[in-house]
Amino acid sequence: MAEHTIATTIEELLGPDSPTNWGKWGTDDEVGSLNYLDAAQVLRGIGAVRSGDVFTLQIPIGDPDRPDPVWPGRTPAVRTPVMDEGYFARGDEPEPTDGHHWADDKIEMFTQGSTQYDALAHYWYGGKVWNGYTADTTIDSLSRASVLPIAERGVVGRGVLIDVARARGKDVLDSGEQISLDDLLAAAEAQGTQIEPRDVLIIRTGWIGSYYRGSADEFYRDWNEPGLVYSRELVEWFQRMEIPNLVTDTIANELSFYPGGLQLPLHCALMRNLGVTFTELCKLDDLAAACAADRRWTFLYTAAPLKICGASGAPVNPVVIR
Ligand code: UVW
Repeated sequence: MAEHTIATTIEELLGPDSPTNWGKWGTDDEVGSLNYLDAAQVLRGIGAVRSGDVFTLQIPIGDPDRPDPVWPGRTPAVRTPVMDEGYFARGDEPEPTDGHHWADDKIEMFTQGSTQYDALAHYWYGGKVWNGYTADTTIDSLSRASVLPIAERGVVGRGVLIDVARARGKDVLDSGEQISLDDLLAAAEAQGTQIEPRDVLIIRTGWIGSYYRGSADEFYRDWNEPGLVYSRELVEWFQRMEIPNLVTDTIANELSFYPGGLQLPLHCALMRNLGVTFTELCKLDDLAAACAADRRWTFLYTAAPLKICGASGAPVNPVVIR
């Protein structure tokens, strides 16, 4: 942690020569490292399917038993019924002559308020977003690198789950618990799993699962999400391994806060600089239990966020097929 005990800005932490993939896929690219997921990678993912078991990774939206977990400052989704049998029973809606009734809802939510893909231009520093687009392209609507191109493309490849919580003999990592590159590789080795180039990398901390077991107050107390911690080696590893997509069961995919006031530097080093797409807030406990049961940690990963024009992120329900 020596590097970030002193740095107080992202620029200072990452340095002037932080690895980038800007320009690698052309000056107008908006999907970054998803370019690695070509047809060969789709077939490699399909080749990892053995049993046909299906897992959906989205947390529920609008769970009546507890508010959706969100980054502090965001508010949970609110679903409002705008038509149902009650409207007819109260006489608030005239009876159609053909006898049909119906139900309709609307929903108000943060586009990053559930399981979601971040747009590549969701987070930046130094006045530039992914691929060098200027930060003013984010004003009112993301005119470059919004979530839409990711949604149009879809994400299909071989997924690999690294269960760091299980490797540490825990149900859930502690608030602020760190995962270094060495920790990640050690957990993979303990599982007997080889992370291969271009794998969709899925890391389990147990964090979101714990939200549904305990109380919301407990969850937000001393809140500092556990996760990957910045190091130059980690960023170089992501670049060398051509990782297209990082998926976790935390709200923001990395350790939240650093000494010195830094927040989410991997959003900058991986998403902004390398174009690694982030899938956040995934429910991984059932998938991890199945993987542990037959010691098979690779599978087909598929996902497509909603096509929301100009948005900084969009909800998604990734589907894994083992
Ligand atoms: C923040 O931007 C704070 O988090 P996320 O990437 O989860 O949207």
